[in-house]
Formats: sequence, C-alpha cells, structure tokens
Amino acid sequence: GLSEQEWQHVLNIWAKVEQDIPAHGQQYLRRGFHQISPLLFDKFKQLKTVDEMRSSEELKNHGTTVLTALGNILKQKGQHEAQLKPLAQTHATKHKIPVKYLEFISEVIVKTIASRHSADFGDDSQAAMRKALELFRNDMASMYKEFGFQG
Ligand code: MNH
Repeated sequence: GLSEQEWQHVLNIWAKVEQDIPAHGQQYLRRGFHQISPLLFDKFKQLKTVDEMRSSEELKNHGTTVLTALGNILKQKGQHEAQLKPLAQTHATKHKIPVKYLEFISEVIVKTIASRHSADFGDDSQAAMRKALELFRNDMASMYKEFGFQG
C-alpha cells in the first residue's frame, strides 16, 4: 500500500487535475488514442485527425467520465473495493480491456499531468501517483479473475 504521505501527494495533485477535468480527459484520450483506438472504441472510430479529436464532444465527455471515476477511486486511498467492483465488471465482461492497456493508460495519465502541472508534480508526487495507479491495476486484475477474465 501507500503511506499517508504518498496519498497526500496523490490527492494534492489530483486537486489540480480537478480544476479542469474535461481538458485533462481530452488530452489523456488524445495521447492514448492512436495506440488504443483500434481496440474497442466503436463510437470513436470516425475520428481520424487530431483536429477531429480535439473538437469531439463525445471524446471530451468520455475523458471526463474516466477521470471522474478515477478520482473517486483515488480518494478512497486504497479502500476502493466498492468503487472498483462495477468498473472491473464492465471492463472484464463487456469492454474486455486487458490489464496491459490499463498499464499503458496509467502512464499516459502520469504524462498528461506532468505536461500540465510540471511545477506541482515533482519526482515524489509522480512516484506516488504511479504507485496508486499500480494498486488500482493490481486490484482490477484480481477482480477481473473473479469475473472470469484473465486480462
Ligand atoms: Mn474505461 C467505459 C473508467 C480505462 C475502454 N470506462 C468506461 C466508463 C468508465 C470508465 C467510468 C463508463 C462506465 C462503464 O462502462 O463502466 N476506464 C475507466 C477508468 C480507466 C479506464 C477509470 C483507467 C484509469 N477504459 C480504459 C481503457 C480502455 C477502456 C484502458 C481501453 C483500452 N471504457 C472503455 C470502453 C468503454 C469504457 C470501450 C465504453 C465506452 C462507451 O462506448 O461508452
């Protein structure tokens, strides 16, 4: 798990992210988009250019959905079973998202925060955020197995 100090780093930087969730969500999806779009995002398949992605309301809304859910999970400081379970269920049984994509997207999230908040996201904060996202992924992976998805 994370120490109280590490959780404070995570929640302090998340408070900055929350000042503009839609912009962060959009940037996070754009950065990850080229690698993951061939997967499962039927509703984004028509977006071909960076301009189209930038102006897509749906993309912005989805980014907001993802980051809002992630924020609610991080705020549990590891006691996130109730928040994780429904998410693990849909991502295991409906969207079928392998853990390695969660790993990939975690790094994209860290890079997105770093590019927007470099002054407030130093080495300790980045390390704490990586650790929190790793905990999130590990717990998702265990729940995946309960739902019969090897991930
Ligand atoms: Mn994901 C839908 C959160 C990572 C693919 N995702 C959702 C929803 C939430 C969500 C909330 C809407 C409710 C639901 O379907 O459960 N997703 C997350 C979070 C992370 C995440 C917090 C990691 C952080 N998701 C990913 C990754 C992929 C992915 C990685 C693919 C590579 N998610 C999806 C797809 C949907 C979805 C596909 C369904 C989108 C739609 O058609 O509305």
